Amino acid sequence: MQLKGRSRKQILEELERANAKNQRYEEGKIFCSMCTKPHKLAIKAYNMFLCSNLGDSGLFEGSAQLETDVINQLATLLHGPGAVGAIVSGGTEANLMALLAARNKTNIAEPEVILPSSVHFSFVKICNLLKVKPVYAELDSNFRADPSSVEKHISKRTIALVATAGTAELGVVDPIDKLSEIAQKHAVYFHVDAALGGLFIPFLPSTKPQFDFSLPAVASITVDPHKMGMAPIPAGGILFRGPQMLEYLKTETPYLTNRYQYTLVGTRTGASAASAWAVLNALGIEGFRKVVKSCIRTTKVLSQGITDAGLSLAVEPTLNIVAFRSTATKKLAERLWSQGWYVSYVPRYDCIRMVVMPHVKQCHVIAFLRKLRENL
Ligand code: 0PR
Repeated sequence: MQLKGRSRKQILEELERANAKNQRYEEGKIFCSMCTKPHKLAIKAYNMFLCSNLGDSGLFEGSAQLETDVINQLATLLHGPGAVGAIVSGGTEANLMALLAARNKTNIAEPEVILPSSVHFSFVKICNLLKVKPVYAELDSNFRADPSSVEKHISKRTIALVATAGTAELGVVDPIDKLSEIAQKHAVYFHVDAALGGLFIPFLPSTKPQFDFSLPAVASITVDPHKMGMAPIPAGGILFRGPQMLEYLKTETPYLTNRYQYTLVGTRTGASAASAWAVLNALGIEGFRKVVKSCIRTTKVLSQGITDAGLSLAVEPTLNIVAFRSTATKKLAERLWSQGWYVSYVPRYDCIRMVVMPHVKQCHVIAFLRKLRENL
């Protein structure tokens, strides 16, 4: 830090220079991100609520109301009318809260959690933090959790089962209905990570895989406004079927305006809730259906173009993720990246993964396919 402050002009120029080094969603070259350009009203809402703190919600009742309203709207969407929860920093924190509650609910000495091997890496961090042993279940030939493998791993030490609705690497949806039956049969806590799929699957035009509170064993769901919810970062969402689970997350805050906090983070911005609220209300169900329809159409153009180029898909896309291979996939990913086409290489499946978020338009996919063919 310098002794004397610098001029506003200098500051802004330097910020502009830094900002110019950032990639921009609207240029249509970011295919490796589950975040997207925020909705215009979300940015406006974010700015309006920038100074509010949900960690002391008695001072910021308006923000607290918006958070409750977002949770209620998500709860209705996910068929859990009595669900409660919070807008948190992202999927990692949401998953952490679910497993913390599940662990605190039990009194098991050496707790274990059963994770299909396709779960997001946030669970590695969470197991490390909570000192819960991850027990990995196998996948079927379509990279979905294999229910028989999950069931085989249940033991007296199991504190929870986890399933994913829209895996980070391939975008597949686990057989959550079958896993719900297993969780119910063994009376095990069942958490669904729908960080991506939670605001995608409900808006699919037909055949929606079941993944939410309509399944009786589903106890909690992660659903992130900063992914398909088109809210600015940070905006994750955690929903619990009912208020009982919050008891396992409760901390007394003796001198604040609210007596208890249930989130891990103390001081947290009301801007996230306000911006998520703005998008849910600006788009409504019809608006989200349009966004999802467009993502699916673009995903189809991309996957068709990839197979037309003679490459093979790792799996038929379920949501808005396309994964494919060439004869030298990693090299191809590196070449594309060096040419400014931002795709991810996934070592586990030796594939290139592309996420078709709302900022990815058909013209971007067509330009990408041209580049792809040039690189083959
Ligand atoms: N669960 C699932 C299924 C996810 O896909 C993710 C993140 C998380 C949990 C964790 O969420 P947070 O990152 O919000 O804590 N999915 C993306 C991924 O790992 C996150 C991401 C987004 C990465 C934008 C890069 C990027 O540019 O791919």
